Amino acid sequence: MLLRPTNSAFLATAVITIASLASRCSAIDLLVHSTGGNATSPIFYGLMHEDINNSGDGGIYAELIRNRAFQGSAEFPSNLDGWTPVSNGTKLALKKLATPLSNALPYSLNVASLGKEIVVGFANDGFWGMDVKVQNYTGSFYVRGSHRKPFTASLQSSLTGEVFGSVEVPSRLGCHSHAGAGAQNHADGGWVQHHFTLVPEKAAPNSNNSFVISFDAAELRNGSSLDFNLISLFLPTYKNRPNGLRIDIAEALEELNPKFLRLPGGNMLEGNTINAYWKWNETIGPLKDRPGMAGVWDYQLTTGLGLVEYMEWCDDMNLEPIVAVWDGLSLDGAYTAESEMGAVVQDALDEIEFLTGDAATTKWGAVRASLGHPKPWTVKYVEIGNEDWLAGRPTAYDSYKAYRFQAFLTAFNNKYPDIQVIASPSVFDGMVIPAPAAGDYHPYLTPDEFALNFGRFDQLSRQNLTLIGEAASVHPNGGIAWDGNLMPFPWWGGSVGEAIFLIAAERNADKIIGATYAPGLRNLNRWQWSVTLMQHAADPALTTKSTSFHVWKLLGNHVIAKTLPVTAKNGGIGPLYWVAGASDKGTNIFKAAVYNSTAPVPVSLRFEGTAVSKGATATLTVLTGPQDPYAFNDPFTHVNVVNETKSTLVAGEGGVFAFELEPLSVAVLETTGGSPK
Ligand SMILES: *[C@@H]1O[C@H](CO)[C@@H](O)[C@H](O)[C@H]1NC(C)=O
Ligand SMILES: *[C@@H]1O[C@H](CO)[C@@H](O)[C@H](O)[C@H]1NC(C)=O
Ligand SMILES: *[C@@H]1O[C@H](CO)[C@@H](O)[C@H](O)[C@H]1NC(C)=O
Ligand SMILES: *[C@@H]1O[C@H](CO)[C@@H](O)[C@H](O)[C@H]1NC(C)=O
Ligand SMILES: *[C@@H]1O[C@H](CO)[C@@H](O)[C@H](O)[C@H]1NC(C)=O
Ligand SMILES: *[C@@H]1O[C@H](CO)[C@@H](O)[C@H](O)[C@H]1NC(C)=O
Ligand SMILES: *[C@@H]1O[C@H](CO)[C@@H](O)[C@H](O)[C@H]1NC(C)=O
Ligand SMILES: *[C@@H]1O[C@H](CO)[C@@H](O)[C@H](O)[C@H]1NC(C)=O
Ligand SMILES: *[C@@H]1O[C@H](CO)[C@@H](O)[C@H](O)[C@H]1NC(C)=O
Ligand SMILES: CC(=O)N[C@H]1CO[C@H](CO)[C@@H](O)[C@@H]1O
Repeated sequence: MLLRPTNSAFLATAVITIASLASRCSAIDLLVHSTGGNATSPIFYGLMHEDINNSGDGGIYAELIRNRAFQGSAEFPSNLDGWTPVSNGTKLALKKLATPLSNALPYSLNVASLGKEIVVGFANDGFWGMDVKVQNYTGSFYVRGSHRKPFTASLQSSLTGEVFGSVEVPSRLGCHSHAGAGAQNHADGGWVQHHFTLVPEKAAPNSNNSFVISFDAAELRNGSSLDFNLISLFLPTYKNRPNGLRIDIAEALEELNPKFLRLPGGNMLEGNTINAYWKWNETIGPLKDRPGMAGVWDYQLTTGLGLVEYMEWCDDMNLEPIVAVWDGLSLDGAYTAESEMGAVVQDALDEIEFLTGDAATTKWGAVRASLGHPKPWTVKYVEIGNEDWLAGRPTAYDSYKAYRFQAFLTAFNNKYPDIQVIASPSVFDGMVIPAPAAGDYHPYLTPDEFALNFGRFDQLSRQNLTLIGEAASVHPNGGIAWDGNLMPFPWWGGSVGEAIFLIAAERNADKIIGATYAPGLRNLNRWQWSVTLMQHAADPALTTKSTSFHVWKLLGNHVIAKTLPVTAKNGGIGPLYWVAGASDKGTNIFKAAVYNSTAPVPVSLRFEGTAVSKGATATLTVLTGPQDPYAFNDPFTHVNVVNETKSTLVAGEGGVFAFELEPLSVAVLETTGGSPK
């Protein structure tokens, strides 16, 4: 499998040689100057989300029901996956009715009685299980047909049938005598929505649970049947948003102290074929009007987590949206001809008008207001496509450079001059990006490559503004890139490689818009891309923060507002990598990583200026890893291999903070107060 280096590159902590003892004697001497730095991007650390391997549906989107609306596409035809009858007397069938719930949802579930049993109904086993606790579950379903007795909604064990909680949902069907109800039923083709709240009486011992809707079969004995659609059950959501996010995952992401969200994703935006892209206008409005889309990761997407939900996520987590718009390229390499670009550009302008337009005076602003968001959002960053240097190269990329990108840049500069336009390639992908646009760089590398390219951003000028819209260590040193050698999870040595990369970027944070790990999430039951910041499953006990999570969290929680120049004596960059600066709270911050060292690295650190002299204090937080640099946080053992230690340092003579950093460690020092006079 992996070609791992057998040398001491990583495995150095055990042996202390004479040479390393010698190197211990001369601390690297760093002086951080008080002036001469640059203001950094205000949104440096952020998030990127894409519905890859059930990280949206079955992930951060708090819906528990899989295949809730039988959505399908040419690629993934509608089916009954996830659904089973609760009794032998129940017959389930997928039907395309003449009177569907909506144009967007043409298929539904038909439930008939085979006449043998008292109870009929159906179960859904969720995204490989469901978490059942004593909490409020919010449910709803549409049903069509004739049935007067109540429905029972329950959460049950899939293994033993034990019922943890159930609720009777009175039938609202056939209420023809009620004024108005009949007319409404008629307009809806007979479909009536039912809402309920389900609070289990006890928690389930594991996540092997199902959601069940059952009812008395008597009224179906004469051969009639009922049709169901959009059967939904939500966990309690982050900040109580209806149609919102799973709390444990959202709160973990919040711990990273993120400042932006790149949305709606990467490859997902492009779609597999030219007309199968992420159509923003089909991800908004009532769920019954969303057809879903063929995802690019082997499953159909509900798009329940749509454009508005992404913006609500930004609101609730205080994130700056970086909105990527479709630019006429699909993953099969097909792209839009120059003569057809007008409509593609207009669609993107409409999307931004939907988000930011005035409710009273713009067409799309009015649509937004009608969906409960009268107040316009602010959008400061728009990215044109995703990785246009990759799919269909070189021809498709040539079309981007020749006319596709420019068509957007011109249109946005005219209509939205305050928006920072970002090209999907970066200057490192062979594109000369026309001013005033920025680029987007996506390194998926080995930790050595991150370390060896430490100076990469130093060559940029402010005109080469770059977003790091995706980044991760994915291949071990010596592994063969893109040849199946992805690591199973982020690993400690790789995470330190990312720290070096982030430090390199933060040194240039006047030219870097921000940086984010990608992909963020992976459902352990269904995945392709293994190296993700977090892992999750139906069982929240499996929600796991990777080694990289701890690194990005530490660096992201000490926000440098202004970089400061550093003069080094007794050594330069490598094996110690560093950046220094000042926060907007008036503290000084020093971030460092040690990589490829055979011994601890002694550091002697001073901050210029009177505020940090003898007796001043600082908090030093150090992350160290396990003996095996390839070790990772395994969701099934619950062991966090990353050790975090925090200590208070007191500056000695001349304001020197003296400390030692272990091989393969990541550290942040932040001053806590001025010098006692
Ligand atoms: C259906 O009948 C079989 C045979 O009697 C029985 O083993 C099984 O449990 C029944 N299934 C359901 C869902 O009731
Ligand atoms: C369910 O929600 C209600 C209303 O918000 C609240 O009063 C109640 O405490 C919740 N129950 C549980 C178990 O969380
Ligand atoms: C079957 O019974 C239902 C409920 O009583 C009634 O509404 C329906 O018209 C009947 N259907 C037939 C085919 O008799
Ligand atoms: C329970 O669910 C877990 C997680 O999906 C699965 O690995 C396990 O096989 C299930 N157990 C049984 C007995 O089905
Ligand atoms: C959404 O917009 C696309 C592009 O303009 C268009 O092809 C599609 O028909 C629209 N969908 C709906 C439901 O209006
Ligand atoms: C780390 O050490 C190994 C072995 O000496 C070397 O091949 C590699 O290039 C070094 N990596 C860096 C980033 O210095
Ligand atoms: C960086 O920007 C400058 C000024 O716009 C430009 O001349 C140069 O080509 C850019 N660098 C790269 C690598 O594209
Ligand atoms: C600030 O920016 C200038 C101009 O790009 C650069 O020369 C200098 O090194 C930067 N200072 C720091 C501390 O990054
Ligand atoms: C973490 O570091 C502390 C301080 O060095 C040490 O006492 C502790 O044993 C370490 N824990 C682990 C799990 O390595
Ligand atoms: C990424 C995706 O959906 N592709 C994979 C997701 O995981 C399942 C199960 O491992 C794979 O079959 C898919 O190919």
